[in-house]
Amino acid sequence: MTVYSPPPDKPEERACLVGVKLPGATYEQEKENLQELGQLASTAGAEVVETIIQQRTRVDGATYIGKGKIEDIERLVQDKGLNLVVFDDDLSPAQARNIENLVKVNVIDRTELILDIFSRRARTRQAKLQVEIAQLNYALPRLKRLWDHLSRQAGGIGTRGPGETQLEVDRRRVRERILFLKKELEKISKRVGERRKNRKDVFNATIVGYTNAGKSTLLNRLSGAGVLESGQLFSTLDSISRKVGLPDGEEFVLTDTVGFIRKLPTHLVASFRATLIDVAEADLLLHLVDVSSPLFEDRILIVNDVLGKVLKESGGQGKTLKIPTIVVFNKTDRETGKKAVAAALKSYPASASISAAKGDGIDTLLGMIKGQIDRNRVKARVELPVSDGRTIAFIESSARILERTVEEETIRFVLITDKKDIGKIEKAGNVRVTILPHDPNGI
Ligand SMILES: Nc1nc2c(ncn2[C@@H]2O[C@H](COP(=O)(O)OP(=O)(O)OP(=O)(O)O)[C@@H](O)[C@H]2O)c(=O)[nH]1
Ligand SMILES: [Mg+2]
Repeated sequence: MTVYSPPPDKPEERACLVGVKLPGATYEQEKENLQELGQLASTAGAEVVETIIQQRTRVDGATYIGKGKIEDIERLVQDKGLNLVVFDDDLSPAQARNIENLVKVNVIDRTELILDIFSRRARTRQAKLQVEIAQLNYALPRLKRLWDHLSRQAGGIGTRGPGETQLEVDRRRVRERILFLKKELEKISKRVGERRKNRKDVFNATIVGYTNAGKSTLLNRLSGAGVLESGQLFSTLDSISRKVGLPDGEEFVLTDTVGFIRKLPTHLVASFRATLIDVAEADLLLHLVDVSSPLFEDRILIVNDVLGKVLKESGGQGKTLKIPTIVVFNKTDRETGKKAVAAALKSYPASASISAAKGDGIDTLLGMIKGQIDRNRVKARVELPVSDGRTIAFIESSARILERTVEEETIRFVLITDKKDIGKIEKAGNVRVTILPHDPNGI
C-alpha cells in the first residue's frame, strides 16, 4: 500500500515539492499552490528543501513530468539527502510507481499528504473512522503495488497464482473493513444526531471556509470557546458548537467546522458527511474568507464547490442556494487584507468584514446575524382558553413572551416566535393568532 505514514519518531523527512504549470494557469498561481503544498508538508512534519515547477503543455502519461526533470530530482535526492518527493497533483498508481522506481525514495501526492494530516489530527472516534474509510478507499486501487512487490519476490513478473490470489484476498479484506467501519460510523452518527435534536429550536449558524481562514479564531472571539487556533492547516476536524449571546441577551448556536482546501480528496468529502451535517442543517452559513490571501477569490469558488458536494452528499440536492449565507472577509488587520477588502465587499452583496484576531467589525457581523434570526420570526398576539394546558406549555417553552394577561377563561400572549412555531400554535383548536407589525427596534 502506498498510504504515506512516516513513523512518529522519525520527523526528519526532507522533501522536494513538484508542481506542473499547464496552459491556462499563471506562474503566480502555481507558486501559491506550491506554497500551500509546502504548508501541508510541514504540517505533516516534513521539511521542504527544494521546490520544482515545470512548465508543460500536458502531463506525461508515464511519469507526470518529463524524464529530464526526473533526472534532476534523482540528482537532488543524492546531493541534498532528500527522502520524499511530493507532487501537487494526483498521480495515478502507475505514475507513482514509475517515478518511485527512478528516484528511489518515497513518492506521494497531495491527496496522500492531506489524508496523512487528517489521520494525525483525528481525535474523536467519529473523525478517526471517517479518515480510515477515506484512506482505505484511496488505497484500494493501489493495492496492485503490493502485489507487484510480492510477485517479484516470488520470482517472476507475470506469474499467475499465489500473487494474484493474494491481491484478491487483500482487496476483499479492505472492502470488508470499509463496510465494518461504515457501520460503526453510522452508529456514532445516530448518537450525535440525537444530541443535535436538542438544538433544533435554537438558531444555528455554521462557520465554513478554506483551511486557515480563521474559523476557530472567530468562534473563540464570539464565545470564548478556547478552541485550538493555529497557523497549521486543518487544526479543526470535528465540528464544535458553542452558544453565543447577542447584546439583547438572546442566544444562538455557532458551529466551527473542518476547513476545505483546493483538491480536497473526494473520499474525504464523502466520509466527512456525518461531521458536515452541521452545514446541511444550518439556518445560516458564515463563509469565512482570508481576504489577505491573493487567492481569496479562487478559494471562495473552491469552498462553494465543496459545499455543493457536501450538500449533495447529505441528500439535500440543490440545498446550497437555500441556506442564507453571509460572506465574511477576515484578516482585515493585515496590509494585504486592508487593500483588498473594499472591492471584495462591493463584489459580494451579503458580506461583512472583520478581524477575528483584533475584534474589528464583530458588532456589525453580530447585527447581521441578528437580522437573519429575526427574518425567521414573527411578533404575534395569541389568545386561547386557559384550559389548553398543552398549547400554553408549548408557547411558554418555545416563544419569547413580551406580555401575558389572563381574563376570565382566556389567556392572551404577545410574543415573538419562529414562523414555523406559529404554524404549530395555530393548529391547536380555539386559538386566535394575530400577526403584529414588525417593530424594527423591538425584536
Ligand atoms: N492577522 C490575522 N490573523 C488571523 C486572524 N484570524 C485568524 N488569524 C490567524 O490565522 C491562523 C489560522 O486561524 P484558525 O482560527 O486556526 O483558522 P481555521 O480556519 O480554524 O483553520 P483550520 O481549522 O486549520 O481549518 C492562526 O494563526 C490565527 O491566529 C485575523 O483576523 N488577523
Ligand atoms: Mg480551526
